[in-house]
Amino acid sequence: MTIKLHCFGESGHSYKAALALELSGLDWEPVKVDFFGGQGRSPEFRNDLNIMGEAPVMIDGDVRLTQSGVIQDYISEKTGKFGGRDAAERREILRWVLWDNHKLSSQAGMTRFLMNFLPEDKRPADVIGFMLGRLKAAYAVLDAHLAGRDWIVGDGVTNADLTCCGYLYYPEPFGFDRSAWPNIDAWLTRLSEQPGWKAPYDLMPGSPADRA
Ligand SMILES: N[C@@H](CCC(=O)N[C@@H](CS)C(=O)NCC(=O)O)C(=O)O
Repeated sequence: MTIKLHCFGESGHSYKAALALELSGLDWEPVKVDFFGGQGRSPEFRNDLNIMGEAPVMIDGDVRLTQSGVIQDYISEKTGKFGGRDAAERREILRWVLWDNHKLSSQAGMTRFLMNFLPEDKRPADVIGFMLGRLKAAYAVLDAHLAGRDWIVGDGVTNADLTCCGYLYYPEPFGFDRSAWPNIDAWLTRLSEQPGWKAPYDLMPGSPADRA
């Protein structure tokens, strides 16, 4: 049965799940969430898909999952891929998934939204400035960790990589300049060379061009 991922192109959190599905080789298809039309706030979405009002949502038969990290964990359970080789690696992957959800993807997603998707006259300069400072600290952590390593955990692609890259391939500005972070830059290139890799707007339906 084809796995369905409710997602949208602009969503880096969705990208984390979509990329894991695509690289795992599982049979899946995206279902577009009309986030900018308010679908995530609708009672139907909250009742039928996710009470948290968030994308992504994955449906695999009777299994309905939300939170990209949980979906990634499910994909690993199902395929044996990206989940680490032993308990120590699994803990280390979880550590990076939690860090990413708190310090990297959540802040990158919010900052990118404020800087690009809010109407220009509603963009809060002070908040954006604060977020850019927080993000710079997160990029520094990731760049330092990747010094001398190919992958965040162990010697191959894991969910640690698939979560931390969530927003880092997007073209819109949110204070991330790849050339300023050479270890992140090299790691993103390495990941993009994996067979089956696709950029967010090529993997999921919806892009800013739809609203231009
Ligand atoms: N930690 C969650 C974050 C999900 C999330 O915040 N998704 C955004 C779209 S990128 C959303 O649906 N936000 C709606 C809201 O915050 O109300 C995950 O990784 O799945």
